[in-house]
Amino acid sequence: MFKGPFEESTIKRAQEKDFLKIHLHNLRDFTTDRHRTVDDTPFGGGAGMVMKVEPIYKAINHIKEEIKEKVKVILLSPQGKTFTQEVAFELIKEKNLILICGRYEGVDERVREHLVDEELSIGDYVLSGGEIAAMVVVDALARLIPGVVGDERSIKEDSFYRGLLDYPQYTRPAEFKGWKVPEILRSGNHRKIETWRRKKMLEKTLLRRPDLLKKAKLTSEEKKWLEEIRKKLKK
Ligand code: 4FV
Repeated sequence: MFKGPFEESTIKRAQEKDFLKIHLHNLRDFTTDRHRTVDDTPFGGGAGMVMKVEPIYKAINHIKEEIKEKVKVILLSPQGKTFTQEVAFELIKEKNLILICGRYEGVDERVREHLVDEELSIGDYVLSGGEIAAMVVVDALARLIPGVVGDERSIKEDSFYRGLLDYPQYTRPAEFKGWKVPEILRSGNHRKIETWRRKKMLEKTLLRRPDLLKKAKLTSEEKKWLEEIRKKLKK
């Protein structure tokens, strides 16, 4: 499953420029039975299968022996802390990460209890496996490695960089089917453009994600603008 995402675009470039090393480990390689069994029926009955603790234990130890450096072990699962840009900014400080991708009904609880440092969820829905969640985490982290994204400014101008939603973006043509690009953006007055963009970030965040405003660090000027926007929108 990783072939596509890890051999294209940002993640591919990050590896080519040696900003990032990705190693894939097949849990079946850490089994001893001839059926290379990684799952079994749940104790106490119930539907589905559970991933066995031994192959995961052996895989983690094998990796730790290989890299002989501090490594943070992360399990991707719906029970984890929600992965956000804030979490990404924390994780990018780690030198080494092990991402465990569950399958079936999930992993044996002893993996969580004894082998995992942090549990992350990419959202409140159930995937068929943790692989896609791991790809999401790798992509979000790769972009934060200095030098991976062409223009660092784009990181600083990302949604959520300041905990707010992004401002509207436009590009040529200046008019399409009578749909015009806001004049201000073609004024060349960068101070006014910056102000327009920050107000738009506040307005869009207020309308779509007011929960983010509670956490966002706003300047006194932005707080004043937000009050004006609330009055304007009677919010
Ligand atoms: C998931 C999520 C997720 C649960 C059972 C894999 C699946 C299956 N992982 N964020 N949401 N995992 O749905 O990270 O094993």
